[in-house]
Amino acid sequence: MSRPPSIDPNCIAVFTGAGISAESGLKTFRGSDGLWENFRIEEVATPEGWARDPAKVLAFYNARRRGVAAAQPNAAHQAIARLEERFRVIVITQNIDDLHERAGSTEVIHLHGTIVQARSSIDHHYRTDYPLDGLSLDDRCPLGGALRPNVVWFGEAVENLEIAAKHLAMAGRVLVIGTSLTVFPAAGLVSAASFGAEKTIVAQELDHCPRGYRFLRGKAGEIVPTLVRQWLSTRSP
Ligand code: BJW
Repeated sequence: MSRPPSIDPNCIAVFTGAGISAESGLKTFRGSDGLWENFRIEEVATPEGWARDPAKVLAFYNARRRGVAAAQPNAAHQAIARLEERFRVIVITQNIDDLHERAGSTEVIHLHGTIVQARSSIDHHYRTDYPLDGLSLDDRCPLGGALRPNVVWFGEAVENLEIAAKHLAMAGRVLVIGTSLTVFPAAGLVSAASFGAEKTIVAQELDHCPRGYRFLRGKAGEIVPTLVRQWLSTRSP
């Protein structure tokens, strides 16, 4: 019989959503002035929307690509990167921006893809840089398929789920930041964390706090650096 994996007190899994990048100037999705207040999900974030009006979808993501390029990592991204001075840190993010990588985190797993890459709409394996001046309908892969953002739309398979669940299960500490936990299967990952792990969630608003987590309400850029300072200066759990 296989034994459940034991937890590693020197490993921290950080699971992030749009809220961590809000203080870098990138909009979240839900809530007042969120992206979904101003754009219809089915028009810009589904394969059906892409099939119906690819120009509209590209306009939406070209603007997001420019926004990400102009944004800088904030105090929360930087604090998470600093944790690597003492811990193994696995960042599992639903975000399509590259602010964790630019802050210096070295192990970053993207569940919903990344806007810094484009991919072919007919050859899933063909990936290339997403140009800063945007994609046009004339941009094609070598097989002739239109290029689209390398992101996961509703109805498409989420990436890296198994490996993300494995890391969450073995981490001694799990820190969830800035996600409404409403989009599945990613949101379900919080329950992959071990019963024995120290589990914390930081968000401005949260409808439902998952079992076993302590909820710290507030801005990631204020709460996360304080938490990180504590963890860097105290013994492992
Ligand atoms: C702050 C803050 C500050 C603000 N400091 N905090 C059950 C099981 C499985 C699937 C489903 C299911 N039920 C329904 C589904 C289907 C669907 C789904 O979940 N729908 C729900 C809406 C109900 N899921 C899917 O379709 C997924 N695929 C799938 O299921 O595939 C099946 C399949 C299998 C095999 C083959 C084929 C198919 C795919 C989901 C893709 C989601 N994509 C998006 C867009 C990505 C590209 C882009 O960016 O445009 O991902 S949607 C959007 O939501 C984006 C995000 O990653 C995701 C989550 O949002 P997030 O990060 O939580 O943001 P918000 O705005 O919701 O919350 C922000 C939080 O931050 C709030 O709490 C704020 O308070 C807080 N905050 N400022 C700290 N400064």
